[in-house]
Amino acid sequence: MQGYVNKNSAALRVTLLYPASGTSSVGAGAVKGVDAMLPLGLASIAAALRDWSARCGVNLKLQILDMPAAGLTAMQVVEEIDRFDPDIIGMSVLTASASAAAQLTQALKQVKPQRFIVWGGVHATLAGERLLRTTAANAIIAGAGEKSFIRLAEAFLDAGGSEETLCQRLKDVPGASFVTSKDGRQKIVTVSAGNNELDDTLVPAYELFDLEQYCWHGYRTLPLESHRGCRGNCSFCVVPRLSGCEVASRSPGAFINLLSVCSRHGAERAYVVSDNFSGDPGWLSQLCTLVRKQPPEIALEVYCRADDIARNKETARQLKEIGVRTVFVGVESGDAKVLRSYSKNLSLRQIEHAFRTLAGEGLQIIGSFLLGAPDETEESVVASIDFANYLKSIAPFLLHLTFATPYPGTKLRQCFEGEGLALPDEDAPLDPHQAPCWCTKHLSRSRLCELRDEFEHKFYTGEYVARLRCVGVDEGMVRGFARGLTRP
Ligand code: B12
Ligand code: SF4
Repeated sequence: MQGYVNKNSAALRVTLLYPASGTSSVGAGAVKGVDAMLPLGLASIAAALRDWSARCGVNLKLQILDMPAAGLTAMQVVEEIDRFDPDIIGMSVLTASASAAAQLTQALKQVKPQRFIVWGGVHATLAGERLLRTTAANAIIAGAGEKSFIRLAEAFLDAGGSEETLCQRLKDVPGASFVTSKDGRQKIVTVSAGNNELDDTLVPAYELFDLEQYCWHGYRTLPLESHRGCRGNCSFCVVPRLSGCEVASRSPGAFINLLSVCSRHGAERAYVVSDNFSGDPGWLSQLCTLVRKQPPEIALEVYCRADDIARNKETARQLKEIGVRTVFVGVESGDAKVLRSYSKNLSLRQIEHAFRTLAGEGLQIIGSFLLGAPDETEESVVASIDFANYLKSIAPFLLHLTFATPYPGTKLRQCFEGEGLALPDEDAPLDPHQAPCWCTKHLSRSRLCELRDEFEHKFYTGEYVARLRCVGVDEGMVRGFARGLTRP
């Protein structure tokens, strides 16, 4: 543990930082500089810390920096943090932002080596203790951060400046990895992560952010969670490793209350970030019952699995009743063999059925396709293009097309490795919207990019974009997804 300073009082200054990614994309159909989404992980940790400080009489000062939303440069971040002079800096790191976060960590340490910097979030969870060797971070915390950050803050205060006590107390922080030294020898200690729970009483600290910064597809939008975790097992997805295979749910009542909180903060839309909103029919039915008594004043965007929608004919109607406006559905591939290779356990028939049912309720659909499975061929890409064009003829939808990305910790990465395909470094700033820096068994990097462009151009024809507008798809969505793609 590099020397740190503790002011040995019940006063604590904490900076929570969301670093910008090393790539230019900000996400699904987002318009850079226009679209930004509040980082919910940091809002949840901030809320937990604030509740704890009020309960325990700790004089907590919080600084929150959302680099991409505020358009801050690395130098500005370092200056802002210097001015605030925190005891602990917590960074929320995705694989896409890992290299930028490493550089920031280095820069912050250079100015003041005794700073305590902890990494959490998706990439910290996937990469774990390896990051202690490759970055200047003092500690890594895997999994959910609310309770862990409180334990970290307690450890920090209790240690009163003693490095030995801090190391001792860090062993109580769920998911923490850190370096200790004994008899001149260094050793990495890793604590197992805590449960994947969702606290009904915890309301994300939206008000600590500059809410004017956040606009999504033309609407003031705030994120919230209904569930955490996913029982799915898709080869390309990091979620089961991140939040576990057991699903924790917020109670339907607490969910409705959160929607009201979002509306009170001026949000017109609520973005439910949970991976499978319709996975529990009982939960959805209870929510419907409550909504009849207390209809939300806010439209929802949710993620659903096509098989859930196809299996239960009530689901699409219930989504409509709850106030859902947009449903994001993972189609992945129009080629049955490639689809199977993703282990999603989904059929093309179920996808078609789901699209018909959702469109029948007048719901906006975002259909997400992946390109570049290890076995992808020219023919399987053509099958995907044909399937997308067929689907849009029965249910107009917005195409979200990204590359199947071999993130560390996924089965997809193992698959690429098994085929002997060269892969990017585990901390490379991988963004599924950007040109891949790897190839598949049958397709080169440049061919993958050409096929992506061909797919998008064949899909977003001028006529189709006019049709999307005609059937009433939100203008902001049409612009975000089809930008620059329609041929004159
Ligand atoms: C909403 C979302 C977005 C939004 C908002 C992002 C934002 N500003 O937060 C948008 C659409 C903008 C977006 C964009 C991108 N996203 Co995104 N996104 C999500 C999604 C669906 C939910 C994230 C979320 O809010 N979860 C709920 C909160 C409460 O959980 P959390 O953020 O993980 O935080 C908890 C813990 O991780 C931890 N924690 C987090 N930070 C910290 C910090 C510290 C110090 C500690 C101790 C703990 C800690 O504690 C938190 C509370 O328990 C996830 C899927 C998922 N299930 O995670 C994908 C996901 C995170 N996105 C992903 C990707 C790839 C991207 C993009 C690179 C490309 C894209 N898909 O468009 C861009 C990059 C954007 C950027 N650099 O800012 C991948 C990341 C994969 C990886 N290995 O990094 C995910 C996992 C999707 C997936 N299945 O692959 N995304
Ligand atoms: S892609 Fe969706 S269904 Fe599959 S594991 Fe990830 S979150 Fe679950």
